[in-house]
Parts: sequence; C-alpha cells; structure tokens
Amino acid sequence: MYELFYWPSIQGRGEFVRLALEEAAAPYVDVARERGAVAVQGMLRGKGLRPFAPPVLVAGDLVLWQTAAILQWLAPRHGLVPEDERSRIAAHAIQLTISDIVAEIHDTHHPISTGLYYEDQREEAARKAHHFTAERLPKYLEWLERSVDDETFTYVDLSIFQLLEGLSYAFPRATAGLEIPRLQRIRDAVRKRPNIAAYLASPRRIPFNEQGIFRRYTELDVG
Ligand SMILES: N[C@@H](CCC(=O)N[C@@H](CS)C(=O)NCC(=O)O)C(=O)O
Repeated sequence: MYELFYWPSIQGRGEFVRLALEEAAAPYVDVARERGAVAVQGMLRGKGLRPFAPPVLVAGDLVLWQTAAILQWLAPRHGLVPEDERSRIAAHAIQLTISDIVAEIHDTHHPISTGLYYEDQREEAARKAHHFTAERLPKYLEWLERSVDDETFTYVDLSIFQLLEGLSYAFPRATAGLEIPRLQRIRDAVRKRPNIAAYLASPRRIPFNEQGIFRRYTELDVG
C-alpha cells in the first residue's frame, strides 16, 4: 500500500503521480484527502519526514519525492515503461522537461513570489503570460510533438494527457492554435484507457480550480 502525500484540494503536481497510480491500479492512500487534513507538510513532519515539497510517495521504508523521480521509480514496477535502459532514460528526460513546463505555467500566475497572492502580482503575471503563450508554450509543445514516441505507451503519455488537459483549462486560446496532432492522439488514447476513464469519472479526480497550477485567468490567456 503506497501513501501519497499531496494537497487535498488541487490536482497540482500530485496529479501526475495519481494518474500513474490509477493507471497501474496500484493500492494507495491519498493521505491528506482520506484523513481530512489540509497541511501536508505538517503531516510529513509528524512522520519525521522532511522532503522539500510535495508530492511525496511513501513505499514501505522508502520516501520518494520530486514528481519525475517518483514516476521514474514507480513506472518499471507497474509496467508503465519498457524494460530497456534507453526507453527509461528517454522517458525520464521528457518527464523532467514536463516538470520544467509545469514550473513555467505556475510562474505565469506567480511570477514574483509564491508567497504573494496573484492579485498582488497581476501586472507582472500579465507580462510573464504574454511571453509564455507567445514563445515558451509553442516551443515546448512543438518540441514534445516531434520528440515523443506514440507507438509505445508509457507513463509520459499520462503526463502529456494531464499537461494538455491543464493547458486547455488555463490557456484555451493560446493552446488552440498549436499544431500538435500526435500529442492530441496521445491525450485521446489516455482518456479512453479503462482505468483512467474510471478515475476521471470518479470523485477522486479533483476538478481544475484557481488554487492549482493550471488556473483559468482569462486575462493571462493572451494567445
Ligand atoms: N520540482 C518539484 C516541485 C515541488 C513543488 O514545488 N511542490 C509545490 C506544490 S505543487 C510546493 O508545495 N512547493 C512549496 C515550495 O516551493 O515552497 C516536483 O516536481 O515535485
């Protein structure tokens, strides 16, 4: 039984781990959600654990954190990546790149500090979002479109699904114009996978909201 420690009210970075656990039908407790807690860091400290930030996965006496590192460990144990080293290295590198994208998406609404409210950094957010949607988003997605393998299913497909779902929620205008048919095929195929379809239809899937990474602030979707 795995224990996932992540904020209970958002998809956030924890969602990349939840999707892998759900696809694998792995037994897990989403600890903060199931125990009604809000302060994940407090729960971790209570167990004597001091990772820098959630998501954190506890597997027996192993404590894993950093989204890409959790997935790199989890995937081979559940058939979510091929056996060979080359495939695993490629998957991990792409997953780390997705973490980079996620960090830039987060910075579109919090460009100055995570310690300030969005309302206190709106001007800077608008500038940041303009550069993100005009330069970084197309650069990342066009690179992913050329670089991902759509022949073999891996955990990276789950993350591409989540990335595109989040971008469609937060930046529908900026994302609509991009030519990414291969990524869209991956997204559609993931949505239809039986375990993922069941998860998405369940109350375990938290809806997108304005506390997570992907926030719908229409003024930032400048296209
Ligand atoms: N690179 C890390 C980032 C972890 C992270 O930033 N977690 C957020 C929640 S999504 C957090 O709680 N950060 C606290 C902080 O940065 O002080 C990962 O991918 O897991």
